[in-house]
Amino acid sequence: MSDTVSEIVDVVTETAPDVRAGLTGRREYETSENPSGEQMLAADRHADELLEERLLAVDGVAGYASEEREEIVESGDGHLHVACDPLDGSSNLKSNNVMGTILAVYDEPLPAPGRALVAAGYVLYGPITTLVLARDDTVTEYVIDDTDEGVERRVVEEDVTIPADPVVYGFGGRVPDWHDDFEAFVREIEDELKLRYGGAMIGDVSQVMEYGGIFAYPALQSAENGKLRLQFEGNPIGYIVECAGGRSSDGEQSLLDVEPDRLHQRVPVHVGNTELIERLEGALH
Ligand code: AHM
Ligand code: MG
Repeated sequence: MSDTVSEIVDVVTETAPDVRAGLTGRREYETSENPSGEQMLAADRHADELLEERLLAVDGVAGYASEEREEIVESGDGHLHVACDPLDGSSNLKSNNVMGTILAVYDEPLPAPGRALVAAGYVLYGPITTLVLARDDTVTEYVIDDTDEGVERRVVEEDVTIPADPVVYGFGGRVPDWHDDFEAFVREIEDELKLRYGGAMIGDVSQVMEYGGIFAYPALQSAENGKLRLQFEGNPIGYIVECAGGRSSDGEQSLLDVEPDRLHQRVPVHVGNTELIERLEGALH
């Protein structure tokens, strides 16, 4: 791992307990919206500001972009471009359910294709705090502990791969808003797998990583590109799942092959076991 990537991962590790500790008392909505027109919580802004300040302080980081801000913050030098979803699934904060922080490290200026990723990962704020990190074609799971001696990152699984026999599925969007071909695919899948849907992509993808299966936030009749954003969500999750032996798709091709046209663009996201994603691509016309 390059020194800069290691430093970026260290910063995200060290920031995770601060993001987590900052959730209490930040459950109210702000008056402004994010660039995707969604309501922001004080917790979204807090996580975004912590990550911006600390990641831009890393030598080698050329810029910081996030779901919560319109423009990229440039540092003036550096060769790596960091994109974050500071608090994925933050609408789960009100009901005290799972959320995450998504990290994407690109070696091209943003917006960049997923093929330009050199590392991607996510912190999961579940009953325990974990980090799942993909780089050099390997996925590692760590536990993050906030101890008296400082923040520790401990490997729990060296080489995470998606189990061959899929068990779970989770699909976003309202069912009447799905396209007919996607709905027909779901009717087959729900006969084979069991439903796990928690309203935070990171939590739902973590179910797929652990048990095998498929997660999607598909194209909707009311939103052809679905809800999730390519730079901050689709690319990093596609990269992690593909490094773990699975596949990602926008419905036709790997998410990593989608040509980006703007920073906050949305993309239909489907990730999981290879044969399920191939079936899905065959089912969508
Ligand atoms: P966020 O990053 O603003 O929290 O939005 C993304 C989240 C995903 O984590 C999740 O898959 C999706 O939105 C859930 O959307 P919905 O609440 O419409 O089911
Ligand atoms: Mg998100």
